[in-house]
Amino acid sequence: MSCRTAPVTVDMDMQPYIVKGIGGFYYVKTSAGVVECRARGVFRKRGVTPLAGDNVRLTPDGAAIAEILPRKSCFVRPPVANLDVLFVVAATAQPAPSTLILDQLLAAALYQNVQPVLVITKADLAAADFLCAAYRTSGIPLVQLDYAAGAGLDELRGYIAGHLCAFCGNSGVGKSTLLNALAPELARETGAISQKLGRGRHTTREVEIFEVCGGRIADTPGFASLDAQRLGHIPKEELETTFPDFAPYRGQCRFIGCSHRREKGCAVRAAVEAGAITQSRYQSYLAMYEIAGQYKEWEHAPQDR
Ligand SMILES: Nc1nc2c(ncn2[C@@H]2O[C@H](COP(=O)(O)OP(=O)(O)OP(=O)(O)O)[C@@H](O)[C@H]2O)c(=O)[nH]1
Ligand SMILES: [Mg+2]
Ligand SMILES: [Zn+2]
Repeated sequence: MSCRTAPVTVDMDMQPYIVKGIGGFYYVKTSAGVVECRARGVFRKRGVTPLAGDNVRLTPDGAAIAEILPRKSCFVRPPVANLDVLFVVAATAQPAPSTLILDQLLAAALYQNVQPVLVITKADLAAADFLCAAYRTSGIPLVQLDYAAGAGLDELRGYIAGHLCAFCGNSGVGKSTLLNALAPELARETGAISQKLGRGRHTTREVEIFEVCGGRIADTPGFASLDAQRLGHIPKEELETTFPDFAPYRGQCRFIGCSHRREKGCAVRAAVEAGAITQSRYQSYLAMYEIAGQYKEWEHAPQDR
């Protein structure tokens, strides 16, 4: 999958967009600067929540959001619209990574045609080998950061330029620290890991979009655990399309509609046994397939819209 490369226009005719929403107020970036406004009641009636990243039209007095322009993507977790790139941030330790959660986030991005990039932090605390090995066959770009050596930052800047991007991941993995490394002038607040619980303290409280590195990047609040339902449902039949590592084997299984679990003559399972797809990725697929199968029809509707 390649990134779209349309340049971000920041001229007098710029399209106003929401940089942040707090307690019913929205902060909309316009060519005249950031304005604070409300959303018209009609959105609540329709069950639509304006999101950071939404392109909007304001009422003539500039006091309210009159219209939300069509979205090309929309996430509930993290709540951002119109993303081009989702940086899934994982620490080698503190907090310990869960490949299942990472795979769920990566799949949620791919399902909406958003380019996922896996970003590894804290390689100074524990070896990143385990994560690098798990994603060796994934087909998903992986960037390992090393602040002391300055490694990885230029690669991230390359993804940010001309795009709307967001950091997501557990609380404490270092999303705000990374934003500060990319743009020190932002001076984002960061928080120490709780030694007792071994996890972050939810230092970042709201999604906020910043214009840096020639693009736009959203810092988002981390989560402690991930409720898969909040990621948006991927029907089990479509799950394989969100695993780029399965793509070379599509159509090669003995049975049409093979779910790649127990069927005989499964090309995906053969690839796992041959080491061409990692066990870690395959185990995530199986777990996500089970989770997808537990959904009821009425739960399929996107939530919090
Ligand atoms: N050793 C080490 N510590 C890091 C690294 N990156 C971040 N940290 C530390 O990890 C802690 C949490 O960092 P934050 O940037 O606040 O994490 P966050 O992901 O923004 O967390 P939330 O806002 O709670 O979601 C801070 O004490 C950082 O200094 C790293 O690469 N190495
Ligand atoms: Mg933060
Ligand atoms: Zn199969």
